[in-house]
Amino acid sequence: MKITELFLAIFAQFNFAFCHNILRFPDTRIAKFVLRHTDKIHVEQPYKEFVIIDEAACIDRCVTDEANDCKSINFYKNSTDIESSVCQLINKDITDSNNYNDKTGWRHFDTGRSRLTRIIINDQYCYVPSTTDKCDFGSTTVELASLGNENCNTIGAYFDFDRSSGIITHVCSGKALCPDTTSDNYNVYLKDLSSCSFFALDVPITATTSASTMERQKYRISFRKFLEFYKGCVCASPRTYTTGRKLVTTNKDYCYDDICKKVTFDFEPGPVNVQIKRWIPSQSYTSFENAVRSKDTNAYKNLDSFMWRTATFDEFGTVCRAIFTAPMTGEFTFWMLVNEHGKFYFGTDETEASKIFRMGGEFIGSFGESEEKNVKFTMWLEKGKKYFAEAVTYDYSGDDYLYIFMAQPGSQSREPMSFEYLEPYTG
Ligand SMILES: [Ca+2]
Repeated sequence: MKITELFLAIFAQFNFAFCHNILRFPDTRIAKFVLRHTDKIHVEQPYKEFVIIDEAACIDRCVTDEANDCKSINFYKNSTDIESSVCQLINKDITDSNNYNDKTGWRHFDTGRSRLTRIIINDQYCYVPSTTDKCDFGSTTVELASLGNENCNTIGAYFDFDRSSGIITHVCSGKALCPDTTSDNYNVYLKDLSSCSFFALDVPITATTSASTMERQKYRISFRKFLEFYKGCVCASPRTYTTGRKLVTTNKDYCYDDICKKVTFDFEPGPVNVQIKRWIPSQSYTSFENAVRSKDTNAYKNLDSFMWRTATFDEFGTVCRAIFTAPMTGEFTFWMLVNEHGKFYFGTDETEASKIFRMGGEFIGSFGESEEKNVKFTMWLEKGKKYFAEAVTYDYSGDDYLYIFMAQPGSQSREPMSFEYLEPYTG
């Protein structure tokens, strides 16, 4: 997907505005545009069109057009007369609508699905670096400040939360949020990504990689609203509401404290709709699906991906749904890891009616095991086409997890079936 990336950091005098992935502060504007489609334009009509020479200048005009909330652009390069190339500005993007129309010769750029955000607690506090200068490049801890305070309303409070990879980077210092250790009650520091010893998510996943060792050293938004990391989460310590409390790693038993649970972000909830069904007594693999589907839903939650890890409840089921857009054409491979039982359905199009059972299993904790147990399938998908995806799970006790991974055509790399390729199912 990331064919071209253009980084812009433009300095000028404007009032603060925050719009998806464009930060517009009085002295700073930050945006990162990616080429989303070639020979397509966004379905939304542009609010402005004009002749301009190059794409970078077109993007610049979008970033500076705060008054119209510009979010994405279409660009037509006139190869016979470059001075007649056309720029279109749009105040919608992929987060508003993931639909495009064919238009030969045009390219569509946007800033991607929303991920720039503050980390807000209980609508009262945000996390900022502990240093006086919130954009200090020195390694520092992160602490709570009052949401009404200036510190929560400047660029120093903003983080780039890559909701696919699970890495959180502080926007103005460029440092990643990195725990000192994965043990309970240790500080989370701002460090260079390269000097952070965690973030094992991208270690190659092989047939012998076990779910007990993989994929936990990343940040994810749990459906119980805490910020997952390793076997627990990260949270203020001591777990009380006071400015100056440091961000620390927390044992999962403490993740359910009020302060740890009340994390919110500036971006919209994740695309995966999760129906939580609690208090379902012990089920076998053959009985669980009917028990889960027929049980009343206790709560609807949202996740960024078909994935959760931290021990959540006991005796509960989930039905997780989203629409997947294939990022390329070819044969995709999907795998499921689950505790304790899970089934995965995938459609031939974006309707629920097209869904077909694809894979399922019980206590699938590694890929080697999963391949033997038939929790893997392959399917030819078309670039840009949308497909209905649904996972049904059941957990009786102890640990519980769900991972749906995929490998794109021609790739050996297994990646989460996540955020960047998903949008809510609204059918
Ligand atoms: Ca379990």
